[in-house]
Amino acid sequence: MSVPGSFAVLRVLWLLSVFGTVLPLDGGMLFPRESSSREVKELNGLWDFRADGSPNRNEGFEKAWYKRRLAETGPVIEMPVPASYNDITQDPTLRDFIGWVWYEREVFVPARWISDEGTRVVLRVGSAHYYSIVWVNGEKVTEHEGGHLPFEAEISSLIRRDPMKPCRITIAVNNTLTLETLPPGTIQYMNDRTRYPDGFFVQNIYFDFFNYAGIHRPVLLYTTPKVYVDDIIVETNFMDNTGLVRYKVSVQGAATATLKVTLMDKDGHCVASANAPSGVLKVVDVKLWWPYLMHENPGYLYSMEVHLIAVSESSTYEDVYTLPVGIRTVNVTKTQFLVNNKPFYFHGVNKHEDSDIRGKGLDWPLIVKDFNLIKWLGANSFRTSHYPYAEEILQMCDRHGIVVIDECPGVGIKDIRSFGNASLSHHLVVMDELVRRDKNHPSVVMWSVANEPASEMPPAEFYFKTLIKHTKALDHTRPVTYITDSNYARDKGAPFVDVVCVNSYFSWYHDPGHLEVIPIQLNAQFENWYGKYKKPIIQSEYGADALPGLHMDPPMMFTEEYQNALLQSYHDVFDQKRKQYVIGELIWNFADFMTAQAIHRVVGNKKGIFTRQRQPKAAAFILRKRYWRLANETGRLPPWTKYPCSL
Ligand code: BDP
Repeated sequence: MSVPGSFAVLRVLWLLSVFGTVLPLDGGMLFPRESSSREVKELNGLWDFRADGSPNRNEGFEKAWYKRRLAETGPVIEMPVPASYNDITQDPTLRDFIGWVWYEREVFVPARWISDEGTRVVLRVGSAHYYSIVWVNGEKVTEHEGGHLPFEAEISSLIRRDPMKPCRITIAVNNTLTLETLPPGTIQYMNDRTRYPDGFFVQNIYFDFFNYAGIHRPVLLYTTPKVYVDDIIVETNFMDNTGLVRYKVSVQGAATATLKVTLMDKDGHCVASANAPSGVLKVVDVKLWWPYLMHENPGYLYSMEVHLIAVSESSTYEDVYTLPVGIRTVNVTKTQFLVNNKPFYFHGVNKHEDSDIRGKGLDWPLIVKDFNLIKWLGANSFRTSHYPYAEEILQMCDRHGIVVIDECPGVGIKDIRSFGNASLSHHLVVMDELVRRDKNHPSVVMWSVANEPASEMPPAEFYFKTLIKHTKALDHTRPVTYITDSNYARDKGAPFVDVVCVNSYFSWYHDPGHLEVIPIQLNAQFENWYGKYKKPIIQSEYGADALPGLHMDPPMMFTEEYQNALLQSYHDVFDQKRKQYVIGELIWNFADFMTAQAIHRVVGNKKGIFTRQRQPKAAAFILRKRYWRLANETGRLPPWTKYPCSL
C-alpha cells in the first residue's frame, strides 16, 4: 500500500473516531436564577478538605473516602469555597500539590424540597480544576473533565431516600494535566536517585500562569419543578427601528407544555410576547445593546420571561425563568468589525482570573474593582485569556457593555501529540460546553478556540479546520478565531479564522532592549498577515514586564519607563494601521499574575499595567489617555459624555 493511501485510511479512521465520540450535550446549562418557581441555596463557605498525599495519590479511592465523613478518614483542614487551595496555607507541598484533593460539606436541605416530589433538586459546581468526581451520601452523581466550565447533577431521588439525614457532598478534584487535557501538560518522573528523592515527579506545563486548582466557582443547590425550562437560545437582529429576537425554548419533563414568552424593557413594560416554543419577537423602537463608550446608554438589556405550565401524571407544574437579552448584531468585513453595523475598534485588555490568596477563586470585591478599573481606563473590551471566565463576570460585561472575546482553555498546545484524535475530540466537547453556556451573552462577540498553538505543525491544518467548522456549526452568529504567534507564511489554521489575532513581543522576547525595531517589525507583521489573508487583524497581545517602582532613563527592560516606551512605539504603528485593517489592540496584561517558578519570572508575570493588588503602574496612565482618546474618536459619544477632558 502506498504511503498516501495508508495516510488517507488513517485520516478516515481518525475522522470517524472523532465524530463518533462527540455526542450532542444532553440538556442546557442555564445559569441558576431564583424565580417564583425556583430556589437557590449557595454552599459557599468552609468545606472540609484533605489532599491525598499517598505515593500513588490513590488512597482516597482505595479506602473509599466518599463513603463516610472525610474527617473520619484522616486529618482534614478548613478550606474556603470558592478559592484555589494553593495559597491558603503555609505548606509548600499543598501549594505545589499534584493529584487528588478531597472536599466535603454537609448541608441541610429545606424540608419542602424533600417532601414535594414535584420538585427537582440540582447540585451545581460553577467550576473545579481540573477533573472532578462528585458523590452525595456516598453515591457517585457525576464526574466532569475541564477546569473552567460548570457541571451539575440532579440529586432529588438520592436525598429523598433518607430525609432525616443531612446531605453529605463529597467532591474529589485532580489537577493533573496530560497531553490530551485542555490545557495540556505532562507528568515527568525523575528516577535518578543521586539527584532526586524517591517518587519525585513534576508537572510540566506549556502555558504561562500558575496551575491553580480546587473549587474555583460557587457550589449550589437549586430547584426547578419536575417539568421545567431546560434551555433557551436567543439570536438577535434588527431592521430599521425594529428589533428581532429569534428564540427557542427547550422543555424537559413533559411532552407538551403551554408557554408564555414575554419580553420586557428595563422598566418592566412588556414590549413583545408569544406563546410558542420558538419564534421571533418584534420589538418596536428597539433599544440596541451597545458597547461601553460607543453610545450614551451602553449595555441595554431586556428581560425575557419564559413562563411554562404543564400537566404531567395528573399534576400541574409551573416554571418561570428570566433571561437578560441584549439586542445587537456582529459582523466582520475584510477590514472592519461591526457592532450594530457600526465599526467597532477593540481598545481593551487581556486578563486572568488571578489574585493574592484566592488564586483563581471567584471573588466579588475583585470582580467589581476590576470593572471599575476597566471603565476608568476607558477600555471597551477584554479577552478571557486563556480559559472561560465565570458566568458572573460575563453578566457584568452584558450590563456594562464590555465586549468579550470568549476563549476556551486551548492554551499551550505545543506538542505534536496534543493534535491527536483524543485531544481534538475533547476540544470539540469543550467548545460544545462553552457555547452552550455563553451563547446568550450579548457581550460575547467572538469565540477564540486556542492561544498560541503550534499552528505551523502539519496536523494543525486539519485540527483547526475541524474545530472552527464545528464552532461555527454550534453558533453561526459569531466569528471564530484563534490567537497566533506563528509566522504568517507557515500558519496552518489562519485560512479558517474570521479575524486574525496576533500576539507579538518585539523588543522583549525578540531583540530585547531594542525599542527601535518595533516600528519596522510591527509594520511588517501587519502588512504580511493582511497581504496574505485579507482579514481584519487584532493585536491580541503585546507588552513588557515592569517592576513597579523600578526606574531608569534612558529606559531599560523591567523598568516602568521601558514598559511605557514600548507601548508607545506600538501605539504609533496601531494609529497608522487602524485606518486600514487593524481592528483592535489588547494589552498584555491588565494586571500582574502568578506563574510557575522560573528563572524569567520574579514571583509571577509582571506585564500588568496594574499590579496584582490592582494599583496602577505608569503605563496605566499612558493607556488611559490613549483609550479615552480612541473612544472620543471612534465611539459615537455625545459631547457631554466625552471624558476626561483633562487627560
Ligand atoms: C504570550 C502568552 C501569554 C504569556 C505572555 C508572556 O500568550 O500567556 O503570559 O506571552 O510571556 O505568548 O508574558
